[in-house]
Amino acid sequence: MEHQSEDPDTRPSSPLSDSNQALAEEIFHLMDENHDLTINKQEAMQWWKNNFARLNAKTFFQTVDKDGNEEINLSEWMIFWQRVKHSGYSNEDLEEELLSLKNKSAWVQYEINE
Ligand SMILES: [Ca+2]
Ligand SMILES: [Ca+2]
Repeated sequence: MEHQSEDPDTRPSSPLSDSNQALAEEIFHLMDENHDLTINKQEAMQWWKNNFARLNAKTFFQTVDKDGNEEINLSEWMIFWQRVKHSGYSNEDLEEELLSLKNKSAWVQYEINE
């Protein structure tokens, strides 16, 4: 029998939890080294400087930079995480992903339903 959780935070259709939103925002500000509220390619390269920086920065921009202006603003960033959430990831999964991103792990290719 499949386990059915009653906790709304673990349902894929539920919104991004407050704690994940806060974590995502925190990471945005860590990546935004010059605090101009956008992440540019240089900042992304700097973030992953010891870990396939070019590849990670490239896939990161391909996925998150929706308007293609080569900068990621906070709203693109938060919309991205909400879309990942709606694509079937639980808040537990996302917390794990956000924490490893905060530790500068490689950018994950999320399966997003467009
Ligand atoms: Ca910046
Ligand atoms: Ca953009």
